[in-house]
Amino acid sequence: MIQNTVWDVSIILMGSVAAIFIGVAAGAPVALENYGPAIASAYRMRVWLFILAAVVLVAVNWRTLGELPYVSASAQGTPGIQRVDAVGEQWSWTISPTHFTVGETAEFHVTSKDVNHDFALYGPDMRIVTQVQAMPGYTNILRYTFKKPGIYRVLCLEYCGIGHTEMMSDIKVAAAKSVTGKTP
Ligand SMILES: [Cu+2]
Repeated sequence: MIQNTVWDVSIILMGSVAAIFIGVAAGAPVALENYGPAIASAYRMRVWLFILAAVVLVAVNWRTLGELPYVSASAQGTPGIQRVDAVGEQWSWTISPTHFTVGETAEFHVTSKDVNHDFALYGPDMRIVTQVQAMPGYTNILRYTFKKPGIYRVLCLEYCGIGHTEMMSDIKVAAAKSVTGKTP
């Protein structure tokens, strides 16, 4: 797929730029003895601040990137995850299936028949919970685990013509069945 090629090329180019930058920075001598002790210690502290910032950056990305709701084509077909086809067109959504239970994870395969739309899922309180672009000729994969029972609503968030505001579709989410049979 072209996205994977673009990704590989980008990583190689970014890595090359970073390597050149590091090489130049490492080869540039800093004559600390030309400065007073205050400047010299500030310079050393700057090195530690850079290392700290790098560690924080890597740690935060490591912790949070896995929570992105967007799934690559290679990660599809996980057991226990319900595939849902969602197709936008001027001016309606075709979504199947539309009935779920709290705790169930839906994997929306989102695309468009005509122009760009935006698949936006709103919870029962009409707050947006997740969204992804609906693009002609391409399928975006978005996962969401339903947390509350009620009626979820799909709206379009990409202006797509005169009937844009009519693009509404409902998803029904039932309360989770109690495993023990007792009411919680
Ligand atoms: Cu629209």
